[in-house]
Amino acid sequence: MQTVNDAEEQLKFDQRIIDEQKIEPTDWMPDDYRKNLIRQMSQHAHSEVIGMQPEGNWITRAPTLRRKAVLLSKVQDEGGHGLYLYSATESLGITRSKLIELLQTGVAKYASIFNYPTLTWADMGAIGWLVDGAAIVNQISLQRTSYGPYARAMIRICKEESFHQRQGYEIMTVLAKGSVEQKEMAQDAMNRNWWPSLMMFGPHDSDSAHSGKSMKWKIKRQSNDYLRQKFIDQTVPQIEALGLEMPDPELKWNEDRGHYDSGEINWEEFYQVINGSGPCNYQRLKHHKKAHKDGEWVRTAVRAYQEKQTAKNQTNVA
Ligand code: FAQ
Repeated sequence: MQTVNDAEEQLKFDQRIIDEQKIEPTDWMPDDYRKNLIRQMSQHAHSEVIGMQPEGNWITRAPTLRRKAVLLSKVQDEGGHGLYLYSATESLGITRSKLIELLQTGVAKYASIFNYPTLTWADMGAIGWLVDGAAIVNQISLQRTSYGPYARAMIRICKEESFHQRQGYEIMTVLAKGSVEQKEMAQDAMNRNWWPSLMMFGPHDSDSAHSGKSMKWKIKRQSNDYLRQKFIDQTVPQIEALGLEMPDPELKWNEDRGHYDSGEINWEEFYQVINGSGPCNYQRLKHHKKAHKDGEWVRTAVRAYQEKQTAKNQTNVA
């Protein structure tokens, strides 16, 4: 039941959202706002961490030392993004171990794109270019999200994603201008990653369960379809510059709309993947569970160190 105090706090909260002021961890916030943020931010963190796996598979097989160093650094960056986002989510009053439990039991989702396999080196180009490219379009918008710690994490993350996008495009450029086999490999990787990249923006606005509230609270600043269109419009000229065939025959400039038209996403596939039945869902979670278990000794050591430091500080105070 809402008390008089809650009603007053609600009014103040609503006004702060209207005034574009950030909501900070110690501020009063409606329960649904908190829950919705925990849901979206934790799924974002999980996506960054699970997203290390498809590219991590290629670190040992990168074609040159330079490519290996760049890929290693990119994959580490994604892990770092996950850590900022977990910390920002914890500021809402939920523990990291609970968030991991929700991921590992299949309650919390992560971006569907990471449930597809990376079959050739060209996937490293296509992921950097298309997946990081799609992530940036979404995350630039989230830099203005209403929750302070999330908005600030996004500013730093976007800078790094921008480098990731460029290194992916550079891999694609080299392959597309290389031998016939290399060009075919680039085309195939783009074709396979195109539709899953469009799926990253979520269902159509009319089918998006959370958009109404998230837009009202300015957690989301632009809709799923708006951002997807923006990504398509900026990416088609890049495909032309690479000299590759369009991955969707319906991609055509529409003079009246001032945007590219495109074919329809296979939504049946999207729902299958987000509900756990994509090509690599089982493998991704299995690997996460093993890595988490293998890292238990690190968490135990950190806890022991923290306890020792606390005891030492208490002795010093006494
Ligand atoms: N995959 O009502 P909506 C990256 C779920 S970071 C899986 O529209 P919302 C960096 C959605 O969670 C990529 N699930 O939901 C990188 C909800 O399910 P729920 C991650 C999806 O939240 C690059 C249900 O469908 N980025 O790539 C997907 O308003 C390379 C209904 O959907 C973010 O997370 C999907 N594609 O809008 C790392 C950005 N789409 O929770 C490594 C932040 C929808 O009720 C390598 N997130 N669902 O069980 C967002 O902007 C939003 O959460 C959306 C979805 C736009 C993803």
